[in-house]
Amino acid sequence: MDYQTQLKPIYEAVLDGNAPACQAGVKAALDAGVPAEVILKEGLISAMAEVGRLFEENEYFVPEMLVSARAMQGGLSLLKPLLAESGAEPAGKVVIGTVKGDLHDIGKNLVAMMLEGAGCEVIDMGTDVSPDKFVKAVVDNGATIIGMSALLTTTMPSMSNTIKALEEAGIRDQVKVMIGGAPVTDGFAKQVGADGYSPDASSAVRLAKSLSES
Ligand code: B12
Repeated sequence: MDYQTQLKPIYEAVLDGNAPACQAGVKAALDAGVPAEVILKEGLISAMAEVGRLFEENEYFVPEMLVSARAMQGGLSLLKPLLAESGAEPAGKVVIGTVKGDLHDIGKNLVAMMLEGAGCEVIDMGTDVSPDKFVKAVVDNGATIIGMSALLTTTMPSMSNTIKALEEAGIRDQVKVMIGGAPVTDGFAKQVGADGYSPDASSAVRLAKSLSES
């Protein structure tokens, strides 16, 4: 089915940074029967990818990115209860956060949301999380999985530093490490000794499940 009539206003509201219009668009699309996953991928995420492209081309600057992010988050809040009820099997206790120096949290929030939906207990550490804070959270909560997000090439090394900190604390073998974020790759995950990488939130749930079982 072609949902373009419903998706276009959402896409445009994110590009315009118009949070009320984004929420109204998401609500209208849901009412029209567009599946939440389609609104997420083809409305919100594809608009945010375009925002990134416009930023690269110097057509958008940080303030525009910020209002677009707020608009997207407004729309996401309406999708949250629907995305979270995926009904998959539980996959452990996850400490998740965006690494030190990095403030991007939309992708991390989505992953946290989907993991919760899959029955995981999620401890969300927020953004700018130092290796020591990750280690403390794992110990304090007895987490079985740690999920790290990085959106900047300059903050990716913090993933490796966190893995080293887990080793130094003597708990590396007690917890599986999964990483993600736009610049992160499978090759990078192998290079830093993470247990897994996934490119999006739904595959992150599958990854968490397979890591819990391994
Ligand atoms: C929105 C945005 C911002 C917002 C963030 C608001 C917020 N609350 O998050 C603001 C305006 C604050 C911002 C600031 C900056 N940003 Co910015 N930002 C973006 C933008 C446009 C979108 C990111 C986003 O939310 N995408 C949508 C989500 C859904 O996708 P995602 O994050 O990739 O997440 C998915 C997957 O990666 C994966 N995933 C994510 N995390 C995890 C974790 C795990 C464990 C797993 C398994 C999977 C997983 O699943 C998610 C869901 O599917 C990107 C462009 C882009 N194309 O990525 C630039 C971008 C990331 N930003 C960039 C830059 C340069 C900056 C600034 C340095 C700009 C500046 N000069 O100040 C600052 C840095 C601030 C800081 N210290 O962090 C560059 C990074 C370049 C680089 N190679 O390092 C990008 C790529 C833009 C560009 N094309 O140049 N930014």
